[in-house]
Amino acid sequence: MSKTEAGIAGLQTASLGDGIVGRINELAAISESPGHLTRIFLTEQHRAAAELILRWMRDAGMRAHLDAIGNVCGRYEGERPGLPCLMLGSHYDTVRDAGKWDGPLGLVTAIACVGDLNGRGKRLPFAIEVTGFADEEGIRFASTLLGSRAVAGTFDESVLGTKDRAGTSMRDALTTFGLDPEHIGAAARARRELHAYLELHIEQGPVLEQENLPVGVVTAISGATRLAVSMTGMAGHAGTVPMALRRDALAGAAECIVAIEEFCRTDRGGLVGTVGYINAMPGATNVIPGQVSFTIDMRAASDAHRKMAVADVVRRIEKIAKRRELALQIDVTHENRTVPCAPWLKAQVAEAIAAEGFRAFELPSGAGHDGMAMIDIADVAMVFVRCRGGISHHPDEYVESADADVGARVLLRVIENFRPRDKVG
Ligand code: HGY
Ligand code: MN
Ligand code: MN
Repeated sequence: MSKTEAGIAGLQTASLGDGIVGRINELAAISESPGHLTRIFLTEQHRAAAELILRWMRDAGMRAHLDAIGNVCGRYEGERPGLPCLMLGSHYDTVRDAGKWDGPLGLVTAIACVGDLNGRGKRLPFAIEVTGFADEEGIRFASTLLGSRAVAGTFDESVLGTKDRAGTSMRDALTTFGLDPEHIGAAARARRELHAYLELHIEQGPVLEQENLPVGVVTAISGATRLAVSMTGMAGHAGTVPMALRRDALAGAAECIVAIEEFCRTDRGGLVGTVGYINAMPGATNVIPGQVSFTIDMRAASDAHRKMAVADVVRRIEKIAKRRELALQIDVTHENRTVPCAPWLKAQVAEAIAAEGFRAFELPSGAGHDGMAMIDIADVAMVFVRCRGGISHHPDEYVESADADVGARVLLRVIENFRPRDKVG
């Protein structure tokens, strides 16, 4: 990039941070409840957010459409039509009671970068595509990365039968949303269409803040295993069944949850285990719970360590269930391998960070991201942006406008200086 262009880019991107914060706030207003941010796959909030993002994409000079699974897809042509693209993006669904930056920051920043190029009439020797993935968190139907798996052509049709907590199947939810469940394959892209996939995302951890850096280069995205556990004992009268005769499913689940926490806390391999959801039936004060279902999310620094740990935790749960005479059902609802970021692409992120005057610091991602699916059709890399206190999946999640601005300038530099793999020495 010439000095003048850098000057222009620097000048124009100086305003990117403020514009990004404004759009993050606008998108955050689209929620199933005014009191907190929750935007779930295939809901009217999904639809409203998609319409807003598609408008932003078109305003930025992109052709934009909703794809077969509800992703929002924008394309900014290169020097001539039909060139392979550098795909940017992130997800625009949220967890329950979410922060407003997890997902949207990457999407809004990518659109802002394309808008900046478009404003300068700049075309590159490759196209740029921005994809907003419709379901990365997997809140409604337990399995995650549904949007990016559809783009990668790895969407597993067997999940169409899974039901949400209201008993609606994904198939029916797609149909109600106006999409054809038999047509999801149309979202799939071919490896030859992409040079790479590059995602900007908040760190969701405290490391960049400890390093006093606004941005970082991601080395790998940690894999994860999610389990659904069901324990069945015997419901009964809270006042008449002696303790020794009970088969209390909730007490059994509680013993399992403490055992999981203890096992992960004393582990030496960076293991983390979370029980994020539990439901006890029949759920009355004066009835011994006869049935309990809960989820487990397990992650570790390596796939081998995580898989060994999951097997160990399952054995512990089985022992507790046996001793308490509880019937047990454990299903793996989601299994994602650890995904390395491509060195040739990481180097270009590091170059851009250094050009913006910062130390290019490398760190792994404990959180999962859409790159875990996109790796099946393209090399992936990520730019992390500092978030205050490392807080995420919480309404206090927060990014300073100045850090959002640095993230945008870094992403724009990577884009404008991007060399596809076959052009890299
Ligand atoms: O759960 C995760 O790691 C991501 O936020 N979906
Ligand atoms: Mn998340
Ligand atoms: Mn995310």
